[in-house]
Amino acid sequence: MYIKEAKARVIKNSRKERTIEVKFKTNNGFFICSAPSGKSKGKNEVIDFNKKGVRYSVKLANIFLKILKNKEVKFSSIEDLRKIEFILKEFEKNNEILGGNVWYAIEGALLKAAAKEKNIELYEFLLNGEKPKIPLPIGNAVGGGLHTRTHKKKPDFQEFLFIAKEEKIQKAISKNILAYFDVRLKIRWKEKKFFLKTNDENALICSLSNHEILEIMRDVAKHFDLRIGVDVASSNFFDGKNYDYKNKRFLRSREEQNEYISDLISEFDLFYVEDPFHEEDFLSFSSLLNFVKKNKKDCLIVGDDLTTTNLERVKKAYYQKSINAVIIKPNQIGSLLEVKKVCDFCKKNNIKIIFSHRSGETKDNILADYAVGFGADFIKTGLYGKERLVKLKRLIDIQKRIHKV
Ligand code: 2PG
Ligand code: MG
Repeated sequence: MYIKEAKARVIKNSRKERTIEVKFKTNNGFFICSAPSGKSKGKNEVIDFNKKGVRYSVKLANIFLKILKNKEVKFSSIEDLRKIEFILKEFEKNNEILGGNVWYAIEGALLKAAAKEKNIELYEFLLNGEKPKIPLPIGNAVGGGLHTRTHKKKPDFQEFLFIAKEEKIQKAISKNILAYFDVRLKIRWKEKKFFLKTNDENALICSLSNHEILEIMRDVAKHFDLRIGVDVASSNFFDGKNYDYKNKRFLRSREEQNEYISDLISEFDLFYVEDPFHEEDFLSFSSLLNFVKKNKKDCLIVGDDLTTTNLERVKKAYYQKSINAVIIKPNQIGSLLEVKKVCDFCKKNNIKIIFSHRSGETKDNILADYAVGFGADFIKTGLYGKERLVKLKRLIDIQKRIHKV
């Protein structure tokens, strides 16, 4: 394909923070991609933007993009990103760090253009002939932790999630959304003052404890035949020694945290537990996974801050038997080629793959194409708000295309 124009600009994400949008003009039209941003970031993620800020990163990105302007680029599979990544690395070596989010937007826009050049959809381009499957949606219904900045008393866990079972994506998504509204009603009965308040990911805000929310979620899930889960995001309240719970004041040691989480899995039949221990504690993850296996629980022990879409960390987690599922966020690592390596490793070793949004999202729907194109088992998003719905809608479109309905 021939790149006629390549530009970056600053846009705002759903949290009204600055982020980057990249636009290519090729012989086939315009192709745009923008990068989301995390709030509860793992400390092993690559840096998102140059430390001089987003504006500065965008300025650097525009200098970089000039290299690609008026060039013919051969792009027949994702592997062709290798050449681009080589130039990106050289540029960073000779200048300054662009940041993972800049890589994310450049690579995303290029891949969209490459798919169009072949006249196929992006997910088909990524699948490269492999059979597509639609990931099941995981939806964030109630939120606490770092994503709920406006309230002091809030649940300690970051996310309370519904996980649909339906194969028909439309039905799965609508069940998750109906459940979300049912939870909203039930929270309203308990606490009127929080009605209609939502956090960064449009999850419901309340001051209830983890336990109280899980009780509500369990009832609602039963009614809609859904599974439930949590993103504990525990690094955010680990003080170096203990887990410091604030909603109901409690200091839990590593062992007590293990016991607490195991009890919750049993009591609420949790299907999904993300980051139950801090991001360096591979061993506690292992003993929890062992508990799950020994007791034949159908529960995913998921690494996010633990693994940060980093092949070495995912391998370590696999060999130490710490996880049976992993979160994939492309901008945790910056390179889509690395994302592919992680996904290939997970598929080979039977680790479930969950593609995830970030708390500060844009209206780009590329996550849905990535989830299908890289063969994910699940996709985690919010349940409400245009930045989240646009991704779910794209999944519905993809399913329609696959089944030609
Ligand atoms: C997470 C994510 C997305 P953030 O912890 O799983 O929900 O949060 O994007 O803030 O890292
Ligand atoms: Mg997480």
